Amino acid sequence: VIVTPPSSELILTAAIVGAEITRKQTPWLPITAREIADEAARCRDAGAAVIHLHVRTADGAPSQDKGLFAEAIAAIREKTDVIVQTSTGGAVGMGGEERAQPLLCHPEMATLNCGTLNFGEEVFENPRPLIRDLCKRIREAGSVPELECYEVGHIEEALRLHAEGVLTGPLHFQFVLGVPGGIGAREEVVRFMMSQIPPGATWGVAAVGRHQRPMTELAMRLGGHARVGLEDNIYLDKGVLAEGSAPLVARAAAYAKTVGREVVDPARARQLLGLPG
Ligand code: KMH
Ligand code: ZN
Repeated sequence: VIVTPPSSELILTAAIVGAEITRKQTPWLPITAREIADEAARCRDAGAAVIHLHVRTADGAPSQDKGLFAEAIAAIREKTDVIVQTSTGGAVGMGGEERAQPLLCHPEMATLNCGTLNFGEEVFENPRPLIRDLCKRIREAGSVPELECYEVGHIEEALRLHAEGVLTGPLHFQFVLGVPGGIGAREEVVRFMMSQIPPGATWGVAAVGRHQRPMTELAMRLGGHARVGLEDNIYLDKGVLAEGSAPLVARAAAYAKTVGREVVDPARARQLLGLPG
């Protein structure tokens, strides 16, 4: 089923943890299950319908451990009704088995990274057999994939998987812009990427660092959805740390209103994204 959202409705995603940001960079990074759940609830209150979730070990290291995900998801569930979208990207250098672990928690959504790229000074490896394997596992877990595209060719890859029948159900693309080594964060890039996806597919923009605000605001003007949060950007303004992801969500929600977009709650987001729930 491919669902077309009425263009006024907007799904905000909060990427509240990530795998790269450290407590040294910002004291506002949530690490424990309780901190993650508190931040998820604050983001929900600010307008987020989806939480893009990574977890950390007690010392703050990125992890794809099933138990840590189960704990974080349970803590979130106790507090709020957000859609939980677990990462299958993990951190650069993790193997496929490790990256797939959160799927054992049967999350409502999970990311599917659609190609390999240079990721800063490292390489984020997503060879085609791994993409296929993770795609199948996402489906077997009963989760809906979000298609992370850091390059135009990654959209092609997703469409190929769809044509082959490996990728089934609703198509939801996330254009991830401005990763050093990936496609740039520019208006013409968003316009081109959105032109490449089939009618009825949904799409959103995530952009790193200083690009987060202008690119997500552009997406909101162009009818797309938007992701903000500390995973991609820790600053509210130049040199001013965001006190968690919720202030970034609140600012995006306020902007949405000014351009006639209606921020939806998780129940409506489930319908727009074609989630079973
Ligand atoms: N941490 C990045 C290497 C995802 O969550 O699916 C990959 C990432 C993508 O964050
Ligand atoms: Zn992520």
